[in-house]
Amino acid sequence: MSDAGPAGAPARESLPPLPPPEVAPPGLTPQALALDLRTVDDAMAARLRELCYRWKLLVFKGQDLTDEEYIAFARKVGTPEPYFQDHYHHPDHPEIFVSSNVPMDGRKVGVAGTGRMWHADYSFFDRPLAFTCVFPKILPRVKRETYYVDMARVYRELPDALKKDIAGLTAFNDAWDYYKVQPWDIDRAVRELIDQWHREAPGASHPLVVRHPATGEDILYCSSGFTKRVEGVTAERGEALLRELFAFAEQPRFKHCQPWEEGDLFMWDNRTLIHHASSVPAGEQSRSYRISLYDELPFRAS
Ligand code: 7UC
Ligand code: FE
Repeated sequence: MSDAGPAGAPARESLPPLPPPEVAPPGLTPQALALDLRTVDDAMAARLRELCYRWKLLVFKGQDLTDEEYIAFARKVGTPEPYFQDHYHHPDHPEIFVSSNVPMDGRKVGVAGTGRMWHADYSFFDRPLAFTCVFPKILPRVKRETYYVDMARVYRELPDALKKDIAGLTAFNDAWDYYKVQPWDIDRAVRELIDQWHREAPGASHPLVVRHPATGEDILYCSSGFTKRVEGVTAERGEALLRELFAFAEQPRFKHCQPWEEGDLFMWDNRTLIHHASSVPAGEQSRSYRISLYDELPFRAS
């Protein structure tokens, strides 16, 4: 007998099987899962983590969760990390990062226009996040989507000469360029804003090739949004390398476009995927709730 959850949720057996560990995962293959996230227990959460490491992007369909239920699900899967800048927080739930251009009870809540560059969340900190969950709450009437690139696949397909060029190198990541100016910044010098940002988020060095602690895959670890310079080479050499890496990674054949539908909740492996938000056309409303998670693994195996 299968154990159907509340609201006729499909049985847990409806989860797709994991590929055998010796089979290289096929890359970014979004899995649409009809699973009521209110029913997720510890064993199911462990399976979801494993699925997400292997398949990179999970799309949970038909979710109708309260904020509390969303947070409860997130806590089963990992350890929510409140965003380092409080003005992104949901007023009642600091673990929810609000991307929104729609006021709540007449007040500005969260930040509009987030994530419109290729990046991995928190890659400008020493410990980038393991998973990102996004739950759209208000969908624009026109198309809204997120773009992804599987950087493990990119690394696999990187020309050997370029692989050799970047072996052993590290790069510095910083997100200052994407600070969204807030109402309270009026009359403050840009210098002051920059200094404050760097006190809170000084930036981080990571190897250009990172080994995933769960799958053992090697990942090209950089993004045109946040990776600023290669260390240990001349500035000219570093700029040339980054230009080549970004041009290679951002080829259309690597880009997966994930549309948003009512009731979707997305969860992805933030070590392996870089992502990019689509822009909201003028006059359209959009609000989504992100919860960022750590797992129990180190950021990288090597
Ligand atoms: O406003 C944004 O686009 C947020 C970005 C600078 N950071 C997201 C993150 O978690 O790395
Ligand atoms: Fe992001």
